[in-house]
Amino acid sequence: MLKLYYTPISVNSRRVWVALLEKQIAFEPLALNLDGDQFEPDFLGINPFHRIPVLVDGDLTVVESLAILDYIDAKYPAPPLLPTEVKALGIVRMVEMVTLNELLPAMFPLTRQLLCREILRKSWHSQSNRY
Ligand SMILES: N[C@@H](CCC(=O)N[C@@H](CS)C(=O)NCC(=O)O)C(=O)O
Repeated sequence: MLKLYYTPISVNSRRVWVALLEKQIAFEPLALNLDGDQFEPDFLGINPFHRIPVLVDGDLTVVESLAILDYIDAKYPAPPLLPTEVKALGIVRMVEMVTLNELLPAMFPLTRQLLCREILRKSWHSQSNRY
């Protein structure tokens, strides 16, 4: 069975997760906490770049979400993820790349701020419950 290393909050993981669901492919989800799990030697052996998502299919390991989508689509063609009409295909690939290379990096400062605020709030709650 396919194995998917992922983190629920990760949009990069989610695009692979959604593709697997769309194609009704069974997979084993392996959740990582990105506060250190990604630097564990076992995971670095799977992806030395310490990033999720990672798809493992037998002796093949695929990293990079768009490469994973291509692999899934080639191996399980129905239903297809990509259009065949040339213009539509060009637009889909462009949107994929712009999302990954332009929009996501631009969102990082905002998500980091929100995540830090959430972590501080949780830490404040757990400390105030102690006294
Ligand atoms: N271009 C990669 C980006 C993967 C990526 O940045 N993953 C993040 C989570 S969304 C990660 O694993 N970060 C952990 C780290 O860099 O240590 C893809 O599309 O798969």
